[in-house]
Amino acid sequence: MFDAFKRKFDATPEGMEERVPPGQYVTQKFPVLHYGETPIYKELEQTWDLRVFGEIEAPKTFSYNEFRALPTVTIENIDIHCVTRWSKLATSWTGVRFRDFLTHIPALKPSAKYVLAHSEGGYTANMPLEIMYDDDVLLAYLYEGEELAPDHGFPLRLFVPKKYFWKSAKWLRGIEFMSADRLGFWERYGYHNNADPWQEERHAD
Ligand SMILES: Nc1nc2c(c(=O)[nH]1)N[C@H]1C(S)=C(S)[C@@H](COP(=O)(O)O)O[C@H]1N2
Ligand SMILES: [Mo]
Repeated sequence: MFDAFKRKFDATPEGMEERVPPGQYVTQKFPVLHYGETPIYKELEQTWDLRVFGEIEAPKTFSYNEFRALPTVTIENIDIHCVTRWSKLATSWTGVRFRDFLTHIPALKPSAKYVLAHSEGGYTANMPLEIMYDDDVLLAYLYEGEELAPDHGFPLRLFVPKKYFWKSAKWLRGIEFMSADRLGFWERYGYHNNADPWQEERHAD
């Protein structure tokens, strides 16, 4: 059934077969996928900031320069999986590890159990707070050592590689901590709330 579709894709590199989740195909390209228009930022210090709010002792807003002054990590050899069935293996990303970011903001309230990522233009993605403590969850701004392209989320995107890529919200502007789960953009349209590529959690029902 997916044969025609599969032909568009690249061969899986030798030895990497076990890194491709069920129903996924490997691409060497970096497809662009989003709903709506790509925001183009100029004068970032005037037009962009990142706001953390919700179940936190006090809200906090980072200007672009404040955010870029935070310590970063680079993670390598990380695979990403889109629910539309492309996977891209062995990518590298640089940014602020989410777990470390929490040390630069006011304390979370004990009631904080979920996160809603807010993007420019209104896109959202939700996830449990506990998955955000993984080593590979970043507020990412370099891809393969270079500034993110506008289509891939410049100047900042969330990066949650263990979930289907729709959770990795591009053009990130806000992080809301919540006591109860609230569905994000695709989750409301019937995508699976948990989005684990290894369980093929594509659609809810
Ligand atoms: N702000 C925003 N982020 C988004 C989306 C979107 O529509 N808006 N689409 C998601 C989906 S469905 C995917 S597969 C990835 C695609 O990221 P890419 O275009 O960098 O490959 O971005 C995710 N992040
Ligand atoms: Mo996607």
